[in-house]
Amino acid sequence: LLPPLKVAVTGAAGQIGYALVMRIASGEMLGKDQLIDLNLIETEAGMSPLRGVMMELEDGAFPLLSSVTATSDLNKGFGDINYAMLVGASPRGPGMERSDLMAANAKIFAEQGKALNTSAAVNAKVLVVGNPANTNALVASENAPDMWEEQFIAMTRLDQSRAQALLAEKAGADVKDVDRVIIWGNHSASQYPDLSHARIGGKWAKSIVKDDKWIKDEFIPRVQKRGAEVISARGASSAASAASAALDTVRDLHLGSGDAWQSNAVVSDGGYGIHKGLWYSVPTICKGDSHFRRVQRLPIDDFSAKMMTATEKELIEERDAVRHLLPG
Ligand code: NAX
Repeated sequence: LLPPLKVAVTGAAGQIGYALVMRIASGEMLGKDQLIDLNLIETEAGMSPLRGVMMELEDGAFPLLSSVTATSDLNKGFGDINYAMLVGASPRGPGMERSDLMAANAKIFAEQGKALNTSAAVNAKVLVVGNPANTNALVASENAPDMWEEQFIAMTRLDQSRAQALLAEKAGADVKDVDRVIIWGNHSASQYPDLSHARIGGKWAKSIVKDDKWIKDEFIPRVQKRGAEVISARGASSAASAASAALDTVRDLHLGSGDAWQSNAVVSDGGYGIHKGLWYSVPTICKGDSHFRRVQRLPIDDFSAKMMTATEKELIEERDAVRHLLPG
């Protein structure tokens, strides 16, 4: 067995956290030969349900779990961690405007960025799940001046998985045969799920589906609004699928997923003409060295360019709304 890696999960007693920590403990994320130290971080109010989660982790008798720590102290929770999964965020309260929510969360992620900067292992990787995920990642990174911006990723993998599943269903194919589906931009309804490069069994998906109207009028809006569709059916937001996507993201970073394209919201390097410094979802390749490489210079048609600019615009507005929390 490999010596323990330290993983921190914030919001560990919430819906996503509950589903996520069990699967991390089982070895599905970092490999079946990897010991794990789990640091679970919650608010003071979350400490009581978190005690229950701790008990269930004990009761799972997971052979790979070498320790579990529960804390609301960020420096303790992030101490020497290799991976941080930032799931906890402030929920939208009654009468709260989107801008209020943005400000409340920016404050949380500014504090977490500072604590990661002080306490995390030098090569730590941080996955932001809590919404607004892209802008939270930007705020956390800007508050962690000693860390590389590439150490912070915001999650758009759930959107990618939703898009893959929908395309597979339309084509009557297996989801495992669908690849190169891209999510561009923000993890919000402005995202652009793009099938221009998608393949099914190695063949160009558009030559199989041959239905541009379905792509524009059904596929794109359905992926963009899938979160709302789940809420209206379940009475609660996506949790198990979100946990699965978070696990997939970190597993691919850590163990690699070959040449497959995985959408991740990462700092823009100016590629595709996207404003530098925004956390913008692009296709990446994860070779398993805990880094990602951006898939560069794909041809972009006019429709895609328009969609990519619209979601970029929303990210610029979000960044401007939290400017007061950006030190630079
Ligand atoms: P829950 O409300 O069930 O759980 C959130 C947990 O976080 C609570 O236990 C709360 O006590 C804790 N928390 C709040 N502030 C905290 C802080 N400052 N430090 C530590 N813990 C804190 O929400 P859940 O359904 O688990 O969703 C969590 C977040 O994921 C939300 O922001 C949600 O919008 C976001 N999502 C992001 C997705 C993505 O694809 N990027 C998809 C799913 C999900 O909607």
